Amino acid sequence: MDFPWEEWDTVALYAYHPCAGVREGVWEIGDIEEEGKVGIYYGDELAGWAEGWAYPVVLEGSEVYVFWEWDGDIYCNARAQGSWIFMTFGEKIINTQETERSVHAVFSHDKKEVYLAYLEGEDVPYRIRFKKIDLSPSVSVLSPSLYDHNCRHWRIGYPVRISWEVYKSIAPVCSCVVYLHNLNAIPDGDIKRIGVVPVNDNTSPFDTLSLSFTWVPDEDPGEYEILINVYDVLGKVGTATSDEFILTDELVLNSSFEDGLCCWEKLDGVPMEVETGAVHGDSCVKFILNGVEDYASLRQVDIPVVPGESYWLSGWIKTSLDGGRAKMDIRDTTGSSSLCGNLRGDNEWRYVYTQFIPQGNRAQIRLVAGRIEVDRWKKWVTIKI
Ligand SMILES: [Ca+2]
Repeated sequence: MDFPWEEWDTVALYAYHPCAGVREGVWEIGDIEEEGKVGIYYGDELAGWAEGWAYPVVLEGSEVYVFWEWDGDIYCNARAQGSWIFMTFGEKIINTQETERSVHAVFSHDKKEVYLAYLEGEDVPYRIRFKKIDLSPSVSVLSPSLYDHNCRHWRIGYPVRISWEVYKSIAPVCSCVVYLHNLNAIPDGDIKRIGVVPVNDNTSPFDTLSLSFTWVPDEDPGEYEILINVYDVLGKVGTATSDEFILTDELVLNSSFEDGLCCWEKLDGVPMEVETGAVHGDSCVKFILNGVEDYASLRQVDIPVVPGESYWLSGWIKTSLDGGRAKMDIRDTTGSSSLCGNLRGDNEWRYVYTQFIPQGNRAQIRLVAGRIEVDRWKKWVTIKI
């Protein structure tokens, strides 16, 4: 059997498990006086360097992990499919800033985690430290999970940003695959790949990566979720699922209040309710002026429009008989605006509409309810839109 050292090398052998004629083990080779460093070997492959005896240990599963400790820090190198992930230098994974003590390592039963144990301290009694390392990256989808005004609607045909965070394990992340899960399909939905995001990861082990992908949906309207798979160079996979969201071909999101008040920004503290009994669908929004505030409004901003094109804002409004009034208006960032409604004291659903030709490329819509005083008595007023 060939060993990777010559007669005159200084060798320290730490683990050796002959198994079916295959050399398994780690050792250090080098003359610290002459070279200032020693090589840490797994078999005859160089796995790292240390400036002195570093007491390496090895774990062998489908990948090989070599851990060692030098000058109070714990280093790692890992090998999968014949390649070492940190070249020949290893990577510092734990900074203990304490006197060096050898590290011990063991796999969890399912080999999805590694447990490290090491000593800290200058003198007895030493402190015994444990660290659990999840060998796969973990992932959290940031969007579509967080929205302004609790909105979970996206417009078909307009770019949306999918973003996620990766909490790395030891190995660098190399790619992410983004999938769209169609929740409308029967029975369990169908899944299609919508993007591959290569990652050039030069961060340290256990760092957090913030990643994103811009996608222009061209699906049918309906409910969906995003699935993300994150792969590292050892082939370990982390997965995450977004919150469910709705793809719509409407310019105004949740325009009929069928999804509650989501996507609408409330500009004051006036109570609003979603009521059944509407002209459009099952629900409408009801403004309740409680005698303190004079106005209440809901707004939706950042509605994409094309300058110079003609748009129609329309809807159904019902006011109460006791003096409430209500209107809808639309304006763009240049100050162009148009309004409709301005109804009062009319307890029937009325269809209102107005034309708008924007000058800018973003519009906002407001729904405004107001109270009028009768004989200086403030009254309760309800207005439905
Ligand atoms: Ca409705």
